[in-house]
Amino acid sequence: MRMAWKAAAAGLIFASLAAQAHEYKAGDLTIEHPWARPTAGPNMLGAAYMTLKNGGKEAETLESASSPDAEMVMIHQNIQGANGVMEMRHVEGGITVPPGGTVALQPGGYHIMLMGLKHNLEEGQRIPLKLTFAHAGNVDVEVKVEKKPEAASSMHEH
Ligand SMILES: [Cu+2]
Repeated sequence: MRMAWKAAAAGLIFASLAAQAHEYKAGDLTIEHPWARPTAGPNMLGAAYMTLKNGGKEAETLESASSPDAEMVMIHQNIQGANGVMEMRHVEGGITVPPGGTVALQPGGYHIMLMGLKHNLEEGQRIPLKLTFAHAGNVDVEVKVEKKPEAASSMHEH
């Protein structure tokens, strides 16, 4: 009984943390709301999204990412190919955020591809992700797994 009560209490603490603003700062860089959609089935592929804000005077570049929960992590972009079909491409050189600029990683555009996931992503989970920037270096974030409507991704844009 005592163990069960403790587990319930830990769950409450987790829930209250999850409700807080979800952003990370590294120097002049702000990483807003890293998230991913739940996954299902055998292909073990996921995509993480977030907004990168550069409050500094120099360009910043997201060069790479990694996660203990995925065998391989790559920066991808969805591009409409010559035949009109959306294609995913590896982004050579990473994603550069100009000084004072904002770049959104969102469905249909830039994303961080999680390949060889070690488990499916379930709503409410948080997945560790290490982002490597040209200036800020490594920044550890947690990717929140949630079902998010398409329109919500533009809410942060001003
Ligand atoms: Cu991709």
